Amino acid sequence: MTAPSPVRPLDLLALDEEIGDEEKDIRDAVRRFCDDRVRPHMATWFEQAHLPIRDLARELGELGVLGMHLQGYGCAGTSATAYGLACHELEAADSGIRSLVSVQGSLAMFAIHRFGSEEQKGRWLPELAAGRAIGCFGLTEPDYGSNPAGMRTNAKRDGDDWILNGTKMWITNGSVADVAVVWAQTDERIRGFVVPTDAPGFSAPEITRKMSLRASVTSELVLEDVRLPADAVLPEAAGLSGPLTCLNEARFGIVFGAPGAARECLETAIDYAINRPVFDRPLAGFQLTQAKLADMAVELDKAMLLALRLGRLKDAGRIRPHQISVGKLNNVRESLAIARQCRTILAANGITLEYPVIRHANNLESVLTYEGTSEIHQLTVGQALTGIGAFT
Ligand code: TGC
Ligand code: FAD
Repeated sequence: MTAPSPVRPLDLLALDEEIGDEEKDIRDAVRRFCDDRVRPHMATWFEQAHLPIRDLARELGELGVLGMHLQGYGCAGTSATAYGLACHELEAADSGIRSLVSVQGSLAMFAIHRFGSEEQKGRWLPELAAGRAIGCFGLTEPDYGSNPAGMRTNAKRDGDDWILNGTKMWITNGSVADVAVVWAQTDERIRGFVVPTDAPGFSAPEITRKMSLRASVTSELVLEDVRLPADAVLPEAAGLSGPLTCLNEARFGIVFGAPGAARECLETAIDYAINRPVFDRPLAGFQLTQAKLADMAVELDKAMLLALRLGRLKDAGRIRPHQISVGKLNNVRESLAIARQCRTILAANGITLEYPVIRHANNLESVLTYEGTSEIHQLTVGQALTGIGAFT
């Protein structure tokens, strides 16, 4: 009997049948971009902790993925599912690349698009969509990560102006950004501010020595008496629901993105196991290996089914925050487990940057933490199930 030819992990359930032609075209274009422009350099960028962000942002702008699911102002206006599939391909290359696109499109651009004035939209969105400008999103503080309601950064009125003081922490793209969306406590509620990063009193020292998301810039934002005009405030956002609405967008991208990293790891592990002899036979021919591969493929396909379900809900305008938490919790947790298990299959080779596996596993540690830790998403789902909040 001839052995059947191998099936790629995501073809196990013929998931392509769930995706429309236009969505596939977008996905395939992003995959080609990653193959040509990102993958050949990724290990070096990670090793050197250096990403050519300005060049990449312009290329990603030309590709049309920056703020691609937003309407108008130079944005492509695609479906949410198409955006998710783009995130999947970007994160298959590296979580840092997906982060760059998430923070630009889902956090900085979305905040301005959803809550900004016409003037703010016209000033920033076309530049950000084209990748000529870079944006960041400052919510987290040194002492307030999971609980942003306690933030200390404050904005006080001085005549018509606002004066901002405070420190934000762990801010993706911070040191390279042209514009920062900064959330601050005011006398009334939490408000969002559009802060040009050349404003006097603004600085963004880079956080170094990271062992995860090395191909991504992460920074502090320091605001010392930063004076902004009255129209720097996002007029349509008041209260914590403003930033949390933006987080829903970025978390949605991660639901699709994280399984991209897992897919890359699993395809690498399968290929490795087929070609690696142990005890004079291919590693892939041992039952223990096949059990690992089968379990990982099942989890990967389940993760993509979940992502596609959430994509359809979002496209229908019916997605709810706790459903996004289900996806972020499951898909990041399972993708990290897959990356670690793949590392065992590659054994010693699995710890080097010759293969993408340890890089993805290390990156996914950050993905597990940012955009709401697993515990925060467990609590969100727990609250939905019981009606009882257990955050405090
Ligand atoms: P709570 O009292 O429950 O709610 C305050 C107000 O917000 C509303 N709300 C939401 N609105 C939209 N979307 C959501 N997901 C929402 N969750 C709550 C709520 O209705 C209320 O509105 P209103 O009008 O009554 O004022 O808030 P809480 O203080 O108890 O906190 C809830 C909790 C813990 C879930 C929230 O603080 C949380 O999600 N914490 C995690 C913080 C987080 O995820 N930070 C991420 C920072 S950005 C980042 O990590 C970027 S990583 C880079 C990349 O993406 O690549
Ligand atoms: P903490 O909130 O101190 O949590 C510590 C531990 O306590 C965690 O395990 C947590 O789950 C647990 N915990 C907290 N509260 C509870 C509870 N109620 N019950 C049980 N357990 C709990 N932020 C931004 O604003 N913008 C960005 O661009 C950005 N980019 C980032 C990039 C990277 C690489 C990283 C690592 C982080 C980034 N962040 C960003 C910050 C990120 O969102 C926070 O790290 C995250 O929200 C967690 O906050 P924390 O690290 O302060 O952890």
